[in-house]
Amino acid sequence: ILRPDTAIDTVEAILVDLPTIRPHQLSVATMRSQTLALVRIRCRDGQEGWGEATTIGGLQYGEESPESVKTNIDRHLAPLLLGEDARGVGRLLLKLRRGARGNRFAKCALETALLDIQARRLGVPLSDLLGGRVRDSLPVAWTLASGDTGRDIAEAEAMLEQRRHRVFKLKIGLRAPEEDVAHVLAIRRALDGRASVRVDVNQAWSEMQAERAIAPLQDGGVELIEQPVPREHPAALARLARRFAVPIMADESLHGPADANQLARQDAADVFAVKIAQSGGLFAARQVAEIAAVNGLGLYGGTMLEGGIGTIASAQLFATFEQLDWGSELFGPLLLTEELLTEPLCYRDFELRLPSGPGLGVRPDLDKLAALRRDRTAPRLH
Ligand code: MUC
Ligand code: MG
Repeated sequence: ILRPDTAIDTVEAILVDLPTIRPHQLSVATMRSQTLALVRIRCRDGQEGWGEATTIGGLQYGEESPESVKTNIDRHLAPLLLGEDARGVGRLLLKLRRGARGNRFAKCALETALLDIQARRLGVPLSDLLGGRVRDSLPVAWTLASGDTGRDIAEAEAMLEQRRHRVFKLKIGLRAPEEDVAHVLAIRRALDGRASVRVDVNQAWSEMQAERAIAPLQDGGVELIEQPVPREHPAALARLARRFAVPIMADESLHGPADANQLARQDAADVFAVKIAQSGGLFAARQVAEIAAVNGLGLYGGTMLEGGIGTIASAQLFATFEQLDWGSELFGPLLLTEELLTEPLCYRDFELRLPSGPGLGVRPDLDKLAALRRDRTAPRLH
C-alpha cells in the first residue's frame, strides 16, 4: 500500500520514575516519587508529537496505572494508529473510542500527541485547535501536603516570598477529621490576609463526617471544599452542596462529560475540577467545562501531578476557557526533582505562562529521558 509521509510510523509509551521534592501526602497515597507515563508518536516524515498519561499512586487514585497505560497502548491502542494518516485526527480519535473502552488516561495521551503533531504541521499553538486562547497565563495554586503543620506553613511562606503561589490547597482526610480541621485552621490563620486556603479530602469522609468537619472549615474562612465524599455517592455530594455556603468542588466524581452532565442535573457540586486525562482527553475535558459553563458552575483547572508535557497540554486547554473562576493547580513539574523539558516551564507572579510556539510549545530533553526512563536498555530516542 502507498502510505503518505504523514502516516504514523511509531507509537511509544515511556515510563519515567522520578523522586518528589518531599513526601506528598494524600488521603489515598503518600507519594515519594512520581511515575510519568509519556507517549511519543512519530510520522514517516519525522514529525512527532508528545502526550502524557500520568496518574497518582499507582492504582490508589484511579483505575489506570502507569503499567496498564503502557501495556494497553503497546498492545491494543498503538495498533489502531500505526500506518494511519496522522492528519485525520478526528477519524483517529473515533477509531480509538470504538476500538477500546475506558482507558481515559491512555487515550488522553494519544490524543494530545496527535493534536501536538497536527498543530505543529499547521504552525499554531495547540490551544488554537481547541477554540483559541483567551489568556496567556494561568493562576496556579500549590498543594501543601507534607503531613506537618509547621512545615506546611514554612513552605507557604517561601512560596509567597518567591511570588510563586498565593492560593494553597491542603490535602486532608488521612487523620481524624478534628485533627485535620485544627491543622487547616492553623495554616489559614498563619496566612490570613496574604493567601487563600482550600482543602481536598480525596473522597475520605462519610457524609456525616463531612457535615461535622465542613462547618468549622467554613466558619474558619476556608474558601473551597474538594471531593469530601466518595465518587460513588453523588447524592451525598449534592446534599453537602445544598447545605453549606462554602463551595463544594467535584474532582474524582468527574470521569468525563457523562458524569459532568449527571452532577449538573443533580446540583451535586458548585465547582468542577476539570482534568484532561480524568475526563478522557482534551476534547472531553472541554465538554466537561462547557457543561459547567452552561449550568453556571465554577471551573478549576485540575492536575494529576503530571510532568511538563501533561501540564502544558492542560494549560493549552484551560487557556481557552472563558471563565476559570478558581484558577488552576498546574504545578506538577515543580514537585519533581528532575526537569525533563529542554526549557523549564515559566512560573512567575503566581501564574504559569503559556509558551507561544507551535503544538504543545515544549519538548522533552531526549538525552535526559534516555537516561531516566524505566527501560534504560531500550534503543535511544534520537
Ligand atoms: C487531586 O486530587 O486533586 C492535585 C493536586 C495535588 O496535590 O494532588 C492532585 C490530585
Ligand atoms: Mg482533587
